[in-house]
Amino acid sequence: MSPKVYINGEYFDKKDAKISVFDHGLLYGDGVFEGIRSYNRLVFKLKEHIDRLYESAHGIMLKINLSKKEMEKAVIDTLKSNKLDDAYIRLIVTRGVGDLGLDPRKCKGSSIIIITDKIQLYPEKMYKEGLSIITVPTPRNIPEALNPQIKSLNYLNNILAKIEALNCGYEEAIMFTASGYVAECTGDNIFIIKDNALITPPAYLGILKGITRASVMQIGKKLGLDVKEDVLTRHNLFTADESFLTGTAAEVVPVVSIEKRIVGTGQPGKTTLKLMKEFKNLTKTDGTKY
Ligand code: PXG
Repeated sequence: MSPKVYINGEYFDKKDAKISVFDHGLLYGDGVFEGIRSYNRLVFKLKEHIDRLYESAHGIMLKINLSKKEMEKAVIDTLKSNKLDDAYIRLIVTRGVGDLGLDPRKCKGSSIIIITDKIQLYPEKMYKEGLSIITVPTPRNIPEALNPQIKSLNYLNNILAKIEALNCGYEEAIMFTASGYVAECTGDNIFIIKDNALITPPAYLGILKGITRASVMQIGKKLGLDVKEDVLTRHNLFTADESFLTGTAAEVVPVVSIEKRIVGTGQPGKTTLKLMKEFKNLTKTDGTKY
């Protein structure tokens, strides 16, 4: 069965799931989105993702013509109709169809799109051996211009950093703030472990406040780690005992080298492995059933 895509309350076959070329999501990247995941018919942190979606929308003064409850139901109904047990869910809200000018007042109402598909898992090797990554020169967007806490359809900042990494033969990039502090990766948050401390950059620096990040911070507290949001420099990265990335798609993935500088032992760290295991357990039990 070909997957059904939800667009503004109707379901379309993948090949017929189309939106107007006048939609400001396409013309200007004027919209917001979420990437969500389900595990064995449990949607992980659905409420948190929907809350972040509405917060992103509010941040760009975009009104969503569904209540949060209705949005939750639309996601669940789409998953049910596609009979997916493990899924990747892409929830998109655009400013909607307007004219060729920037003026959002010309848009007749937001477009809501829900795509559910099979999850593309990362290779097992990445988790067993850990990732080798690189830092890149393109800084994360400055929060005063476009706050990275808004998960907007403008992902060029991240894509440019990703291209820089790919050009050097690396799959993921560490981005810094314009002031030179560690921000995050192109599609994942970053953590370091130093002694008994679990440290990740604070959201006010201009990063996406990841939902996986929040879960891992909670797990870290339960494991007795000293969990901190703190400003990190290149030096902190290079002298960390362990490092890992978090994100909906990647979950928790160890980092073993940063531009060929070995992190810790050069193997996935022992605390990282513990956090990976605890996170996996959480995804099996914590979620909205469908
Ligand atoms: N930072 C950024 C910039 C992200 O886009 C995360 C951190 C992790 O947040 P969550 O809430 O997922 O823990 C993200 C989200 C992809 C892809 O295809 C990745 C994301 C979003 C969309 C697509 O790799 N990551």
